[in-house]
Amino acid sequence: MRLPLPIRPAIISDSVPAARIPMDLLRRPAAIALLAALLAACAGRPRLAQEPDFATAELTGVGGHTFRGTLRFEQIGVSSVRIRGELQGLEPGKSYALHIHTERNCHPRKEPGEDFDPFDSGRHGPPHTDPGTRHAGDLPPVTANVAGVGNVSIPLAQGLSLWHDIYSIMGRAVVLHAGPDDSLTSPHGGAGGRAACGLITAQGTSQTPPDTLQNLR
Ligand SMILES: [Cu+2]
Ligand SMILES: [Zn+2]
Repeated sequence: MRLPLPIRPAIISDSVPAARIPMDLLRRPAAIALLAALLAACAGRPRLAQEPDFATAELTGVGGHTFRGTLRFEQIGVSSVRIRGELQGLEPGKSYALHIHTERNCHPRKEPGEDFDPFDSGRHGPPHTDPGTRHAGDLPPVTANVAGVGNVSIPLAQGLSLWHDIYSIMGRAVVLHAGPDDSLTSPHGGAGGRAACGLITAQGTSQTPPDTLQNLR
């Protein structure tokens, strides 16, 4: 059974009522192009019907770590997403930096890559601050409970998107670093190399939400 979709902001403008558009105007290609541009401007950005609203990332350990887990992403507005999930096999009580990286791969290597920075801030920073002043990919750290499980619940991560725009995290790597995040030091908050990594993969649109996302709500 599919649960009702959450309330979400109106993304696609319908502020130009069809009744006010003369039908003969719609037969002229130039008029149609102008109307399309107007609608796109009203909406703030053009929205493509096939753009995903849901995504997942399956994280697996790298560099000898055996961490694993799944993160689920949901678009909840223009350039903001909700992130939920769980990571297992962590050291009980330990905190780990969690970042979205620019790279679209999880190849094991020495360097951890770069935190996703669509605003070109060039700075690592605390995740509760304006995403324009830091890497938008700087997420709150994950702290393991006594069972070594780290729960991830980020209701609003701003400056990130599942859609095809400059904030897009689709296909990029989610990285759990080996150490804690000082939320200050560039490039990775002094968190060391990669301990787990997974690629963000599209799972469905608002019209066809994946059943696997039911437990988000
Ligand atoms: Cu990082
Ligand atoms: Zn960063």
